[in-house]
Amino acid sequence: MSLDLMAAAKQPSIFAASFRSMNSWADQRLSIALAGNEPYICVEEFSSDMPDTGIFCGCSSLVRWNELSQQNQRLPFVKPLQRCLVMALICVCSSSMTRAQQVVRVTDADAINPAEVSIAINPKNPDNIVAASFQTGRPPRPRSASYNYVSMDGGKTWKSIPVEDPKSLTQGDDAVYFGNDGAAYHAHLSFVGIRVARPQRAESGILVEASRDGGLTWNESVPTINHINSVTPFEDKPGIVIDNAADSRHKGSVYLAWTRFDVYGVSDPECHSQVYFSRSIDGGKTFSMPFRISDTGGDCRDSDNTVEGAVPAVGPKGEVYVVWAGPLGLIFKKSLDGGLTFSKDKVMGPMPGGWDFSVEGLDRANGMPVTAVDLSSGPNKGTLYVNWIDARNGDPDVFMSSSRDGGETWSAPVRVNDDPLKNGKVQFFTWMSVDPSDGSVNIVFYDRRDTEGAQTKLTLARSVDGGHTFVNYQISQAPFVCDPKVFFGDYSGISAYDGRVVPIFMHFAEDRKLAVSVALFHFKPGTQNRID
Ligand SMILES: [Ca+2]
Ligand SMILES: [Ca+2]
Ligand SMILES: [Ca+2]
Repeated sequence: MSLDLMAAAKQPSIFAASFRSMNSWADQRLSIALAGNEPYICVEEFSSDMPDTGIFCGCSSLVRWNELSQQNQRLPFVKPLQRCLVMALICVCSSSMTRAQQVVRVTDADAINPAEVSIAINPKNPDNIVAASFQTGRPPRPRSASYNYVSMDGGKTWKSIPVEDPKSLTQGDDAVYFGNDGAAYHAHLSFVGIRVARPQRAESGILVEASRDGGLTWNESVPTINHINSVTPFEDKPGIVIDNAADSRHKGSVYLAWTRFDVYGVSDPECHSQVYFSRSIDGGKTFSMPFRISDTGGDCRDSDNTVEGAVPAVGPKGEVYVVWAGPLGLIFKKSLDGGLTFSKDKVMGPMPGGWDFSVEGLDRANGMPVTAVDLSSGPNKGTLYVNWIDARNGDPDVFMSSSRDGGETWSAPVRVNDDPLKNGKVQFFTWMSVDPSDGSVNIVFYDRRDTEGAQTKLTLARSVDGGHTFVNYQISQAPFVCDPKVFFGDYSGISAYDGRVVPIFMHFAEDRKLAVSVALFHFKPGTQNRID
């Protein structure tokens, strides 16, 4: 198949442009391709005087058939034998990409500026989904406060559940994850008094709650770390994973990694950021003493030269991997003893432009990395994936690099967004979930490929070939304009299980207020075929 056709298959607009009008007509053959439940018609035209070029009329849903069949179009440079396959591929790809999926509002109508979202599908019962975000100033809670959202019907309806906050502190940076036993875990910040000279109250910690009823009730918060009467150091932005690997000696362990700032947000060159790590081996009842895993730290400015974005991941034998971004680029760490000791810092690759970049209409934006491992029994089992955004092509693009030898060597970065290269368009806030059932790699990101100014859309990109190629699906959230006066948070979220793929995202909605929604994709496992 020619490159033009591959591009055409991924881009319906280019596909249309690659047709040209035709002068002679001869034999005609009709074929029908099914995309989901929707029939598409392909028409082949055979011309006796041009046997080698192959001639096609077109491909359209039945509804648009009359319109298209009058256009007398032809697809050049294709051998007759390949034609039907090419047409079917184009039909399926282009219709599946643009077909609407259900988008469901997660937050209640009285939610106030919810942002920073995380989501997890229960592997014991995939109809049970838990999500989290903060909301800001929703009575009776004056500060930013964490909320859980629970669905028991595959994401069609949601219930909001406030996270306990007995000391009335500030919460946020929420992250949720399910263990294979059906226990849900929620990590978040809990602090008061940062950026205040002499705060009346000071505290800085990272707390974890667990739920054993699918997220409806949660146990009392357990500190992974907590500083009482102090905000130095400041503990920030936890990533969490549960060891769900069937062959792991450390099965069920809960791992957290995060950034410790000596002092948050200062430019003092003596002030450092480092990545810290802790684990629980008793289902989140207690956590081990945290220790530093970064050999080389960063500054405390909360920008490119700060070490941030540590999200742990677990391999099939219980290997623990952590990747973060900092002044040296993407840094890789590995533990083969359940998170007791780690390998030395290894630079995975550069991050041109750094993880911190500005985006019109946003207070701040980033391309921090997300790490995940294929725990399926498929052909890519054990493959380690890292997903991030950087500006190596001039404008921010989404990338994915994979390792098939436990992080010793890495593939060249694959560009995940498939809009034209160097078009000046911005992508931001990427998150990734590798489906533990079919090994598919699913990535969500905010996408301005075909918008102007601060107007924003969202894209889901999915790979079913071990991260070699991605198909981009437009998320059916109405485009919205970002407002720099409203904090849009720092990340999006996604969870995938057995073909269900659920991106979660904040967006501006009615009265330009923030809300959180999910998109409910359902694929035939291991394929790009939509069954939602
Ligand atoms: Ca944050
Ligand atoms: Ca930067
Ligand atoms: Ca771009």
